[in-house]
Amino acid sequence: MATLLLLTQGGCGVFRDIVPRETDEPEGHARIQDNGELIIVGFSQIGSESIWRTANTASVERALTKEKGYFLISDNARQKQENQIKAIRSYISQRVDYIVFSPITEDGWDTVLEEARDAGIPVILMDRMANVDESLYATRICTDVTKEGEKAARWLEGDLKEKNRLHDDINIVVLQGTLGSSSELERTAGFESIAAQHGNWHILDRQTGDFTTAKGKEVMEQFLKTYADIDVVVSQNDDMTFGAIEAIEEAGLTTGVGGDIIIISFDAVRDALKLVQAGKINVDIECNPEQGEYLDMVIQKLERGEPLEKVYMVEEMVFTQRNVSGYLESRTY
Ligand code: GZL
Repeated sequence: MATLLLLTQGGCGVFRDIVPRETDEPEGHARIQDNGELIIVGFSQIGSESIWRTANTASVERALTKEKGYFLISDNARQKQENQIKAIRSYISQRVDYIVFSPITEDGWDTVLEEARDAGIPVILMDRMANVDESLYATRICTDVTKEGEKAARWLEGDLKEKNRLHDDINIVVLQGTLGSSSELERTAGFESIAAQHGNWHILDRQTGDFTTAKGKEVMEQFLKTYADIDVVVSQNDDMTFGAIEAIEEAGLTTGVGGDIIIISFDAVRDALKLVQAGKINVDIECNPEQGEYLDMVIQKLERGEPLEKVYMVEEMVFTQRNVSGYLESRTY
């Protein structure tokens, strides 16, 4: 039996009443019927740790509107897996039509996704990956994060070659994202799969800055105290990069094009692209948060019973001083 969920005033995603309604849908999904009933989507978002995350949430809210036939319930897990699991369980008990979530880390999702399957509610992964049997989710919308890591290493190869430093000893430190997240695991693996081909590249240290500016600055301060000669910082998101640059400048050093320390960053949010344009960040590997329209597309396909790909990857670029100006104006986040 499908349900029509009433969202009363008060907390986001807090439901007071469930009003059963007649439907001929055997699997119990809400449908956009001729009486205009809505598709109920329960969305568990990791948090608001970064500009990227906020943009990702906004893209979902722009895509899943009432005008387009959706009733979106969002929950901010504040970077805690247990909050995501709680939200998913609440969506199951309220018999939403679809569950969408970005898994904060890869492990720990089997049980709750089995509960969603047993309740007949399709699950869509967005952004990050969950380490579960692929039968437990309908599809995944994401970026190619491993490729992002590889792009960073390929750019560094090219940059060093241009400076005739390809055979110099290069000391690298890595600001990792949330440990165990697919974003961190795959960026690390992508970069290091190529770094391993260069015996003269020395990864001195890797520490997590948890994708935040404050922690990124704190870790960079430690790196600067520990290592006398850092040539490259690989920072797995722009928010940590902002903190790292602050720490480097407070230590009396410079970053970027012609600077003391090369900065390789990820996400390519507007404020970071401005630093690319100013030459303070050498390269920014885009990770595209605009995934809401893909979500709308896959839900519509599911509504029509059409087959889905197992993964949908959004397009992304690499920004340096050479191409960034043409994209700054259009960057909305
Ligand atoms: C990447 C995404 C990461 C971003 C960070 O797919 O999961 O999480 O790179 C965000 O900015 O916090």
